[in-house]
Amino acid sequence: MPPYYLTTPIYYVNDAPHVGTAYTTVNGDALARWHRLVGDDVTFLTGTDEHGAKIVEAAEAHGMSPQAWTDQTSARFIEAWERLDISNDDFIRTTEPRHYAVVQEFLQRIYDNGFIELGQYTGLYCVSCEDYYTPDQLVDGLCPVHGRAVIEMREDNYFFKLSAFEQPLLDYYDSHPDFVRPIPKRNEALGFIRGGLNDVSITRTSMKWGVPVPWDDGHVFYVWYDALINYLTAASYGSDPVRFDALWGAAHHLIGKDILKFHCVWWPAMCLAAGIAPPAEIFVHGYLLMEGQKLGKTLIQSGVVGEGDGARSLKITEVSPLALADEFGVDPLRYHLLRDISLGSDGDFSYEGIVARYNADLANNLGNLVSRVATVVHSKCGGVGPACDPDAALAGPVAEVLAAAGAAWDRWAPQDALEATWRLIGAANAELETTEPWKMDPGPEVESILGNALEVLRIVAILISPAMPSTSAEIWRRIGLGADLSAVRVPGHAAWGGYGGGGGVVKGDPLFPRRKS
Ligand code: ME8
Repeated sequence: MPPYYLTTPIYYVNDAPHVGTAYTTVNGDALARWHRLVGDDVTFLTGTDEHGAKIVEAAEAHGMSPQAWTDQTSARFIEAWERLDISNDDFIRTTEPRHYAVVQEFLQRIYDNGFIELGQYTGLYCVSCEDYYTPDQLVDGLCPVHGRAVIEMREDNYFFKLSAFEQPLLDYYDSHPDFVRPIPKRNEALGFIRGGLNDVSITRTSMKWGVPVPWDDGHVFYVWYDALINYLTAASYGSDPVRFDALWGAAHHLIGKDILKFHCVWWPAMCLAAGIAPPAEIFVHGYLLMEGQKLGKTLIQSGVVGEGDGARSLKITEVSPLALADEFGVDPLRYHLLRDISLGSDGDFSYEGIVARYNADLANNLGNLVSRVATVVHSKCGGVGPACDPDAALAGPVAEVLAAAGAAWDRWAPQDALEATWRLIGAANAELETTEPWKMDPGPEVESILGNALEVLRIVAILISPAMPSTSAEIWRRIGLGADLSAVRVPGHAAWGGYGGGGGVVKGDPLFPRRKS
């Protein structure tokens, strides 16, 4: 089984999980599940980024120590991801001893290789970004990202000689055309590099909440320099060379566009400086936007925002994915996050958008197909699923959809994979509407139609399993195949002809009752 190592960013624990961090994590999870389905040996990693001034500030605001605060907030991420059915194989916290050891070993290596030097730094620092700005980057004297005041920092720092990596990075990009995707994000990264790289300050003396610099106590590493290394820690860098070599050659980072510079410029340079290859691939997704979005009464009642009034515009960071899951169900939320916005582009997030997608695709299409097939199997075939016809006309669309969905997942396009799957659901519903088996007498003709519809449901259950794991298992159960799809692999098991019939088909409550608003 080829290894596939997939990572999400590790999220700051200054705040609770929000729908933006859920967006990345759900997309990563669906991709990880797809890779397991095709037989890859997947290691899917997520975690929390727990050092730095921002965390200390949040802890102080809550009257807690940084450690107590990070323990509490990190647990909220673990719980949230469990609730959203995230199938991560590991969860890394940057305050863990295993991470300290790797940060120190990796940065010591870069130091020994001559790419870290002592210098003095004076600059304007935004605590929220954990980053320095030049005066001309500020907007009205404030941080351009957070609109908050910056502080002047002056300290003795160790610097990473990023400037030495301008040409090596350009060469690396040149010889690895798929290193950063999609293309516009690759071009953005190249633009940064071509614009000239300055050395970066990578340690702090003004703060204690970080990983100590092994060659100079009194300094801790700057939070970004510790955070990026999480990807190595979880791959057993320095402790298990065989596992590390296997995973690192297959490392794929999924990130949001806000952290492109750190991942696509700094990180490959750090890897080169330490004498290891950069990760195999970085996919940069766009942002969920809620520009001017006013929340309806329902959303407030449902607790999507804990406080506030309906007239106020919300930020995406105020929307709780858990409240949305309570309101719509976990799978419908996952489906929305995967289906509505093309990964790689920005897209609008709205309550109305979730409802519209839910009604159109889940209630009217998939839910309807499942319930009408089960009902007619009960009225015409005594509740026992008939076998499908190996030569059915639907076999053609199935092969086409299978190929399209596979190609889409491979190019990080869950939206297209699901769109293709819904073409198949639409074709099966259309077939039933044309043939109207509910009007036929029991017999071979009705059995063939229903067997084919059940076969479509079997294949649909497989194809939606990365996106909606519980719904997939429930359809599998209802069409009489048991509840366990863990041994199912594509493309083999998803080829037309697998539904042998003879199992009991279960009539159940509507999978997705239609919603009014
Ligand atoms: O930057 N739309 O953590 P973070 C889509 N700790 N995705 C969004 C989003 C939005 N509106 N808002 C946030 C950090 N995200 C660092 C990362 S990695 C070594 C260290 C997602 O908590 C997106 O994935 O600020 C973005 O890159 C990430 O959350 C930033 O999370």
